[in-house]
Amino acid sequence: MESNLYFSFPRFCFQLFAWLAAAGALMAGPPDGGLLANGGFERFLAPAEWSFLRDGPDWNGFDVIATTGHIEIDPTTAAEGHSSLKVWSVGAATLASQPIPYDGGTWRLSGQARTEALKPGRFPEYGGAVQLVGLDQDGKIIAHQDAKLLSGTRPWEPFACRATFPATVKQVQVWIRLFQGATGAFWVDGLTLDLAPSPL
Ligand SMILES: [Ca+2]
Repeated sequence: MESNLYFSFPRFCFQLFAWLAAAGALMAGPPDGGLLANGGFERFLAPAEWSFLRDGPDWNGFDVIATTGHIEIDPTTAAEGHSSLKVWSVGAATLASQPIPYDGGTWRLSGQARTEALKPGRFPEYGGAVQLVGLDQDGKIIAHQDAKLLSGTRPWEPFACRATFPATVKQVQVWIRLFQGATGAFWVDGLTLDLAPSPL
């Protein structure tokens, strides 16, 4: 009996470890947003995940921030979960994800958006956008792609885009922005960024 107890103890430890690891994986669930942290906006906007752009015009010379632009978590409407991101009033306002390392390949960004009386300002036709922005290793913007351009009044609708960046791009951000001078509001939710599967 003593020898059985002696030899079973390591096995017990191993099984306990395996069970805890499996339970931990189950509790963690699927990644929230894929490569993007808090893409569902179920948590407050932590600087380690999302930050407000505070200076500099964009590649078109448009402002990315104004004192009249607002961005916040909205617990009153959601395309998934319990809350979404609301961007409203008079632009500009821009929220950017933390830069995500890019090593080639095609990425897919998907999500849902809703608009309410969203009218363009300086940018023609559209008041807001979700964009993929490619940066070099020093953080300089060298490429971008519009994932979704927004205007008018629309219910929650899904969108998706694929993007491939030049080799000089070493990191990618997701930007959510109300363009300079635009009025109205829009909401974004359920953003997921992943490496796109290869075409068949
Ligand atoms: Ca959500």
